[in-house]
Amino acid sequence: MFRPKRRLMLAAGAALFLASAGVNAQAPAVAPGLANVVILATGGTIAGTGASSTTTVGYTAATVGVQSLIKAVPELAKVANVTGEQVFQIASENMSNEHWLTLAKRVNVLLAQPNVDGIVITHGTDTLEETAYFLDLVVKSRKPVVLVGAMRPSTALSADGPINLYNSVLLAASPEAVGKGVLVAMNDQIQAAREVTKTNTSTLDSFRTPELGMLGYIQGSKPFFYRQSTRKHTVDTEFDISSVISLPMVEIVYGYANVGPVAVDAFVAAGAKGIIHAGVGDGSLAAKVVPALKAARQKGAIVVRASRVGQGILARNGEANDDELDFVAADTLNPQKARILLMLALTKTSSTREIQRMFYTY
Ligand code: DAS
Repeated sequence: MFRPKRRLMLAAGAALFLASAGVNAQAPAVAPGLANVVILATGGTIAGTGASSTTTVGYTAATVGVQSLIKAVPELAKVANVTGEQVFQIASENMSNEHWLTLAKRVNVLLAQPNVDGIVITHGTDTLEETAYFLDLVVKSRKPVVLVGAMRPSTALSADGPINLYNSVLLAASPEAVGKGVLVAMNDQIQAAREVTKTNTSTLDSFRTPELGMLGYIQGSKPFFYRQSTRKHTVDTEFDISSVISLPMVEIVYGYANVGPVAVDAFVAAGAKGIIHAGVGDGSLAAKVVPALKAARQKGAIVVRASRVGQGILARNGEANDDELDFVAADTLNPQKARILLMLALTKTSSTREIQRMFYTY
């Protein structure tokens, strides 16, 4: 992005400024001409260890530190000037709203620095798609942010972490990734944060965008983009979490044969400001659940109709009269991502009309 000499001066100047400001800015060892990429490590299988090289399930996630992850892939130095920060060390099933706010604020501080050209976030695969979408909505930079995980622990035969990390760093260092929104790089594929989802409990090809399609490939140390998301993201969103200290409570209820109202009632009693209904089919509402959802709405909670199916458009006024019920339709977001958008929407408005606009925009 900048000419090497200017980059060198910028890097030195920025590091000096930030050091004097007491900001934790590890000035990267700068190789002229290479982009500066910061790896923010949060844990997960990519940092996991197993009892033996054939242990691919039943291992311990979040044990290997970021510097060890970087040292294990010396080839990183050929594609970027890399520095690392250990933001958390957790299995991602334990990721929380508070973790997301801390991570997003750190990303925005780093990307505002002229000596940072891109960020890679190493993350557990279980909630990787959620963190990616949250960041897609709140990162305020066009610089690349790439999330990466692994389906096998670092100690396994043919562990996928090292090549996934290498691909993610080269993607975060590439001009092609600028302005594309938050990306996920796994299994030599480039996915968009909004649509990617984990589709298999253990295989290397688990991260997919089943119908709308991945954005491209990484091959021979180069990224190849073939499409990009049509939905707004990063600098084009209306969400700003810089002064947000907590996110509204939004919970998900699951639809299935013989479902009853207990879960909805319990979440509302616990103070939920939003309910995502992961319904069967096109978001159908079982007759036994409708009164509880209506009561939730009357108490001020926002109800979003999503689908457990995983693909397709959740049609407004399709399986339920959303206009009459004053509910919101999730469009193509899966329930866990609809929860994220509703949480952020509730930091801006409680108008269902405005929230429905947001579900058609992001
Ligand atoms: N428990 C899983 C997680 O941290 C391990 C992994 O797949 O990364 O998401």
